[in-house]
Amino acid sequence: MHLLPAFTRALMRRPAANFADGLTTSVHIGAPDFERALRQYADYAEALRDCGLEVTVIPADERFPDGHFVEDPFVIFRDLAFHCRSGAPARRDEGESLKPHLSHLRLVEPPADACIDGGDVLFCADRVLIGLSERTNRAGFKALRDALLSIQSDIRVDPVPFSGVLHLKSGLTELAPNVLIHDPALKTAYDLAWAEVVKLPPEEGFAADVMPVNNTLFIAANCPHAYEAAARHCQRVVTLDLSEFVKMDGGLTCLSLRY
Ligand code: CIR
Repeated sequence: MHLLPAFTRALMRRPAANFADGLTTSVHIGAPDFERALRQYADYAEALRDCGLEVTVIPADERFPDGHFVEDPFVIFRDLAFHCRSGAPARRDEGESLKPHLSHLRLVEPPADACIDGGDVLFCADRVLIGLSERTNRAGFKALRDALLSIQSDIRVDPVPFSGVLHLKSGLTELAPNVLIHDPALKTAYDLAWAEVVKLPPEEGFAADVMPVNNTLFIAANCPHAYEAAARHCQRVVTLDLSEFVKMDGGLTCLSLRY
């Protein structure tokens, strides 16, 4: 059993030509190449289709150089579409143009003092972890927790204060039920003892953002330690090269909303 139902759809937004103007802390690994990014993006969409998902890719929007990271403006859980207000003011309006594509869901807006990015929200098999970060504050945590509890009153929702990476899922995701994969750059006092924790070597840290899609696990390409752990725990492992998005602090999960 998993808290999340099986996915049937994914929503994506094509990267805009000015995507290198987005926010990033990763300038030391170089500037991204747009044509290469588009090829990687197309492979990603195709791989989701190969999992049987109906994939909708909406047009690029140059007002939002980070707008293809559609995971951040919404958290979807069953019939709930929780509209996130990013702690990054430049990203706050990205969700508006996604709303028409989620109109079959029940929209919940956060209170005015709440900040949250979807990248800080990790649905595990039996609990939800919400990272407290530069993008997500305690009011954001509480607002999402209350919205989730309104749907299922016995969900465990834990706040996870952390530092060292942008989003919680940049450095910690669930590979399989009760198996976490961890970038040692992510520091937290939150007790992970309930899970087996696969610790990646620093050079593979970006591979901690793995993406389960039904019985497939997506992981970053060229990361042998992550691959070995994934193959040990998962039926079907698919690798994707997202090097150009990593240069903009992005990873696998952030490029789509899966529901
Ligand atoms: C940002 O800094 O907001 C974007 N450049 C990267 C967002 C990546 N999103 C994610 O990991 N969920």
